[in-house]
Amino acid sequence: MNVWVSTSTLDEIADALRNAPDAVLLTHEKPDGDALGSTLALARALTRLGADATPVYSGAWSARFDPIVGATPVLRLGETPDLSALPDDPAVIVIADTGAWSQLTTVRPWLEPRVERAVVLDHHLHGDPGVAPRRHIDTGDAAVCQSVALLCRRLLCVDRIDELPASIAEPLYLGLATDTGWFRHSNVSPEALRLAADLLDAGADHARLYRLIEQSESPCRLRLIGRALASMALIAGGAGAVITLSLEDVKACGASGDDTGGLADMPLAIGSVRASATITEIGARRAKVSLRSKSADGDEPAVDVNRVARALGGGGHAQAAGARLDLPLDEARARVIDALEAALQ
Ligand SMILES: [Mn+2]
Repeated sequence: MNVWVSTSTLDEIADALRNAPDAVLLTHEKPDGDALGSTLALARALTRLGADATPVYSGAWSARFDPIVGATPVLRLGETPDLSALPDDPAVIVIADTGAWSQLTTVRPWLEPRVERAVVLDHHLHGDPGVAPRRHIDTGDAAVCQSVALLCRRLLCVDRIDELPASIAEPLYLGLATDTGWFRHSNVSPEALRLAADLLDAGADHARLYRLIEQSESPCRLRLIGRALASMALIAGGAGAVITLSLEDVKACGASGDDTGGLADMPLAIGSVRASATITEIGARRAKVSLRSKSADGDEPAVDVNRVARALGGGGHAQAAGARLDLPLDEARARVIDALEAALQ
């Protein structure tokens, strides 16, 4: 039985938020565009209602998000997180774009005694029900920003998405665009595209967001991509591809750990490759793997990389998932290759 299902409607969650004088908005560690966009949009909507809303971000932060946050007050928990900076007694806690303890490690000691006030908004296939009693989960959403857009519409009592303020439409568009790979991935749906159009009508600036997110790389980052591609090995007769990046690679390029993301889709550019794994060393005995697969092609089903990730102790979506392994890089690589080869049988 799947326990990761909704327990609340968006109307019920909107009612709970409308009556809250203050709220803390959490999301997964190392926020991506959807994590940032959903929490920022919600914070701005709640602020308009007169509430005191604080988005809280932990793990690595991408400086390219700074112009998108602008003057909106957010709390960033840095390298040595100080949980006493979090409000002691918020009326409600919203957790967006995850519901897994494994992605909430930094804030867990603060959240755990307060879970009764927590609400999860998510679109992933799995999570921990203990994180929040009230949950709205729509695994059909391309981005959690899709449900958050509907929630913002209810909170601000506007009839249509294109009537949302531009300052709320913009972060929602960011989440939708980045979680769909700028409208290229198989999660693109008519609903997602209609929402995107409405958000553009509301004033989201596509060109600005694309430039900020996709055209702001450092030269080090492109050198690192070169190294990553040079490391690529084909497995399972060319149906799988594995990229490995060591801390040494990162150093040699003058790059930082923040530069290692976003490589996982690249091997899918190869015709024969159906699924890929990108393994990044993040510590002496710690590695991260990002898994991706292509959509179904005729009779050939998509490789369910969520299952591969689950076998490695992680999870995610059917075509984009990940895990962390407490192993040296070479052992992590061997385990990932075994798991991916099994899925490609
Ligand atoms: Mn997401």
